[in-house]
Amino acid sequence: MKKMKKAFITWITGQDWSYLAQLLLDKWYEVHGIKRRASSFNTERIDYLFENKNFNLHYWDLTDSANLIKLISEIKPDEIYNLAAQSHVHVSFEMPEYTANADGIWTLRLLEAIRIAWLEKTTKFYQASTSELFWWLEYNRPEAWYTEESPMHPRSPYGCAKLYAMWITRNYKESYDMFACNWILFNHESPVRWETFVTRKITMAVAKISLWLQNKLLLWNLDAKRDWWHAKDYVDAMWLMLQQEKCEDYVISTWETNTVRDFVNWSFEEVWINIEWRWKWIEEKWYNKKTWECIVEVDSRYFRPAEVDFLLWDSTKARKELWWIPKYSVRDMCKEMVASDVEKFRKQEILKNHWYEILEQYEI
Ligand code: NAP
Ligand code: G4F
Repeated sequence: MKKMKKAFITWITGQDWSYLAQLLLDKWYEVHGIKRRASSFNTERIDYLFENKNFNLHYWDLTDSANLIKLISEIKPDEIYNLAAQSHVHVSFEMPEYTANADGIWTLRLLEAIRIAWLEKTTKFYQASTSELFWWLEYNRPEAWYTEESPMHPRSPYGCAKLYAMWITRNYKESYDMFACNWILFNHESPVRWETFVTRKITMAVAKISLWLQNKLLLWNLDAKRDWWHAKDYVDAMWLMLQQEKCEDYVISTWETNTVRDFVNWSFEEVWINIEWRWKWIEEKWYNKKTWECIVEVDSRYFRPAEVDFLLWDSTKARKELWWIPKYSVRDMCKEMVASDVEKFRKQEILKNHWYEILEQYEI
């Protein structure tokens, strides 16, 4: 009988994990995920997986080496997907030291644990790297595509920490002949994206505004451009990358870039709210064309001291070598995210009203 493969994925509560875990379980893997202890429940994305006997949960924090070595030595995984990180760029300016530890040094701890467990020749290692490593210095090239040859110039403590993680992964590959690769990821989103990233913040606010549950959406840089796409397409590519004979770094992207402003427009279109933007003094404000209420405003609290304002990648290498084809367009993704949030808040409201009716009925 064919031996079941073991996959070890760092963290289980994040966006990508929920999709990757399902993909690996469907491919008949024994899946091991980690979670740090929290005093409130945060596993709603993956609660349905607990019934699957091939799914195993371990407690552990990224900063805890001893427990990591114990787990890797005991499990002896065939594939390790290192997805855990303090992944919020804005937050990294407020918590730079923690970010360096969790996103940079943490990768070194994991690579060392593989060596200490004598698994460097058998375990394949995947590092979630990021497009936040790149920035065009010459401002006259803002519309140019990035390629694998583009200059690396991180613009945040998050980017700096991930740069270290990328190079230490390359160093372990070269020094110890390990299968250790970097996947340079562009912004990928979904209905289970955390609420503080811009796309989900927008779709949640638009859903609530359409249901009269929120008045206004507050944002900062509306002109930032991102190469967004669906997280489901991404995890297919992650798995493919570790199945290759040759260990290579790859970039995956949509070949399309859009502004935050575009994403706001598309989202309102999904709920049939027509908007118009106007300048008021030096501030830009967006109005609902039916009620003339202001529904989008710029708020300096979301300002970043330095910003990657443009992202677009040429992913020819990955498409040729991995034969990977995305299934979603950015508009499909936006549609799915808005529909999912409208559905979520509508259900919550129905439930709330239902409880009010019961309480009134029994005069509680
Ligand atoms: P995410 O939703 O923010 O999830 C990050 C996870 O890491 C969270 O579940 C978090 O756990 C966990 N974590 C953070 N600090 C930890 C610690 N000290 N100990 C244990 N767990 C800890 O991330 P994502 O969007 O799915 O991204 C996955 C990976 O790809 C990340 O490495 C990210 O940097 C990288 N990436 C993402 C994108 C993107 O657009 N999504 C693009 C480029 C690169 P809690 O739930 O307990 O906080
Ligand atoms: O959604 P964001 O916070 O994502 P960001 O900074 O691009 O980072 C994400 O993608 C990276 C890959 O490129 C990952 F490495 C990283 O882990 C993360 O997943 O912001 C997108 C853009 C930025 O330019 C930001 O300044 O939207 C702009 N923005 C404007 N208003 C806002 C807001 N971002 C957030 N989070 N909140 C706002 O109110």
